[in-house]
Parts: sequence; C-alpha cells; structure tokens
Amino acid sequence: MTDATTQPVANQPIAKAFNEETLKSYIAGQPHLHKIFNNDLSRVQITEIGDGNLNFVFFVTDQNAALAMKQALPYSRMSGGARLLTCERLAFETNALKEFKRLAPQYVPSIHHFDTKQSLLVMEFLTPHIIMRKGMIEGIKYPKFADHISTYLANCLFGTSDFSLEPSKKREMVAYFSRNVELCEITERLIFTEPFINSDNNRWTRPALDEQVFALQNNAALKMRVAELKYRFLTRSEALLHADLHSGSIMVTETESKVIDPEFAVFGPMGFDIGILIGNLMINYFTQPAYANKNNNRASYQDYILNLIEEIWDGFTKKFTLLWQSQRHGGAYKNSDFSDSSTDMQQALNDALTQYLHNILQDSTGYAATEMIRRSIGRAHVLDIDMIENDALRSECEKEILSFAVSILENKQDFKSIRCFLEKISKK
Ligand code: SR1
Ligand code: MG
Repeated sequence: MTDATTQPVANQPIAKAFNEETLKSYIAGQPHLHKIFNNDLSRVQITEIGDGNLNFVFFVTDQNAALAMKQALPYSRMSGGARLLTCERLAFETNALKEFKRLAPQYVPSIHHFDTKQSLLVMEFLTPHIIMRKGMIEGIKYPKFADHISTYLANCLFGTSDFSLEPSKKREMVAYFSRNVELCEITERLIFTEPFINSDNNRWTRPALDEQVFALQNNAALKMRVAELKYRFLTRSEALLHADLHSGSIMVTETESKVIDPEFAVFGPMGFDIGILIGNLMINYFTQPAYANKNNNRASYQDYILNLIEEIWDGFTKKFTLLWQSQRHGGAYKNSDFSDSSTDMQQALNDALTQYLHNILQDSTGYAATEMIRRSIGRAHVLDIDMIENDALRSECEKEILSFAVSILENKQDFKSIRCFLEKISKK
C-alpha cells in the first residue's frame, strides 16, 4: 500500500479528457501498451462505450488485441460536468482491484497500467463477457456463477478482515480507503438517506407508486432499521468492500465471472457486498414477468434466481468456514491463540463463527432491501426496471419490489437461514 497510486493527487495537474487521437498517441508513448498492438496502431479502433455513471471507458481493439481503458475526469460523467469529483477515485479503484486480484485472481480482470496524472486505468478487455444484468434481463442462466461469486466473496471478505490481516496492516488499509470520502458520500446518501426523505433527486413511476413511497418515508420502524444499517455501514470496518457489487459490476460468460468497477471501495460490514448483490438479483426476480412472452413465462427463470441466491449464500458460508478453520492468522481469533484442541474450546470457536455468519446474514438481508428500494425510487435506477416501457407493467413490478423490501425492513427479523428470507417471497 505504499506505491505511487496510494499518494493523494490533490496538487497534481488535472487530467484532460482523451479522444481517439490523443489516446492513440498516449498508447504509442507507452512501450508496454504499444507492444500489445504489435507496435502498430494503424488498424486500432477506439470506442467510448457510453454507459457508466461516473467515468469514461474506451475499448481499444484491433484484429489481434484489445484493451479496456477507464478515465476518471474531475467530475461525474452523469452530471455532464456539474458535479465535481477528484480524480483520486481511480487510485482507490486501482488499489482495490489489486487487492481483490491478489485474493481472488480468477474473478478479477488484470491491470496493465495505471497513470495518476492522466487518471487512466488500463485493463484486460473482457470478451466475450457481457454485463450480467443484461444477460439476466434476457433470461440467460449462468451455471457457474454461484460457485464463482461465493469464492470471490469469501476470499476477498475474509482476506481483508482482522481474521486474516495483522492489525497494523489492516489499520493502514482502513486509513487509506477511508479517504475515498467522495464516493462513500454518494453511497451513503443514495442508498440510506435520499430514498427515505423528500428529495428532488428521487424519481419513481408517478402516480402509481406515490402512496407506497409516502408510506415508507413515514414508516418509523422502517426508518429506524435503515438508520441502523447506515450506522453499521459507517462504523463497522470488517473487510474491504467492493461497495457497489450489483449485477452491472459483474461480467460473465457461461463459464467465467469477473468483478469490475470497485471505485466505491471502502472498509465496511461484510453483509453490505452480499446484500447489494442479493438485492439486485431480487430486483431482477420481480421484473421477470415483464419480460415474459407466449413462449416463456419466465417462471423457471424466477426459480433459477431464488436457487442462485441460496447457492451463493451457502457457498459463501462453506468457503468462509474453511478459511476461518485454516487461515486465521490475523489479529482476531488468531489460530495460534487457541492451540487448545479440547472439544470445549473447538465448540466455542465454532459457536463464535456461527454467530458471526448469522450477523452477516441479518446485515445482508437488510442491505438487500435498502438496495431494492433505492433502485426503484432513488436517483440511480437499474435497467431491469427502466427497460420496461409500459408504465402499468413497470409499476406492478416496482410495487412488488417495494412491498417485499418494506416487509424485510419494517419488522427487524432474525433470519435463521437464507431460506427463511426467500420464503418471505412465496408467503407474500
Ligand atoms: C452518482 S453514481 C450513482 C450510482 O451508480 C453507481 O453504480 C453506484 O451504484 C452509485 O450509487
Ligand atoms: Mg460502477
């Protein structure tokens, strides 16, 4: 954590936006990048992909090679320049990617190059991968995904926790990522604050959802649970989070899964990453009927999603348990401090793990519900919902999403298992 990318860039020159020409000359000036294209850029095509809320992403390709280049300018892309942001966010993303690559190499793209001054990150171009959210909207199944993402989650969350890291190392990392204040502020405001108050940034299908939105914004029990979840996000530095692990931050094929875009990375409660993921899978579940046609009512795809969530949670707990049993070399519950192999001692350790996983499940279900609400009525929506053109059909899905999420948050529950959480859908 002491290389150039960890240094603040506040006093450095502000990066200028690349265009096709300037990006080509930049590549030509970087021998290791130039070499990837055989030192010949004459057939290279450059496209700015045109999505993404904060940054610009260029695909640079010729017949034989390809790179993905991400540039973070000193403002948010979706604001068109009105909302200033420091370029340092790309350094946080780069360092988080490096950390996750170390812990879960198969599931994170490779980094080729990072340039602080140009605020440019060059990565492996993923092909034929597609954004998972788009695949799920089309009803594509990903048979290996649960295994992949549960490994990613267990390795990255355990590996950056006090169970694995020495306290001095952990504190250094917490201190570094705590400087990612601008993007954390966005997360805190967009997920935990604005959807639950009267804010001009909110938008929803009007007037169909008005009643539900006003009711949830005035629901004392729900607001207290959201406040508790926000407090836990702010105060519990359990592990380095991706912190925006939705299905748009994952690229997939039938056999591969890669987690991208950790620019919101910060230390927080482990259940936040798991919950954001589950929340987005649940949103997709509730929107499936809107994508049904006469050949496919999407019912089996809905079953697939519920199984997927169960498999992700079960895979995560199994893999986390194996790491806990064999790799507790950090400051907390260190293996060597419990060398007593008596049954009592081992039972006590198992109980501690069971309680820890139980708490992660409560956090995960809570964060899943807040994500479902903010993606339906807050500032940043998702394609699964927004692609439904028919207002009536869309609002039916949104009502289901909101009423499920409200039922999770308004009575703080003690879910014994992921199945108890999923059963709430069928009982609704
Ligand atoms: C202003 S950024 C809006 C949202 O997009 C990102 O993907 C995050 O989810 C953020 O909350
Ligand atoms: Mg993103």
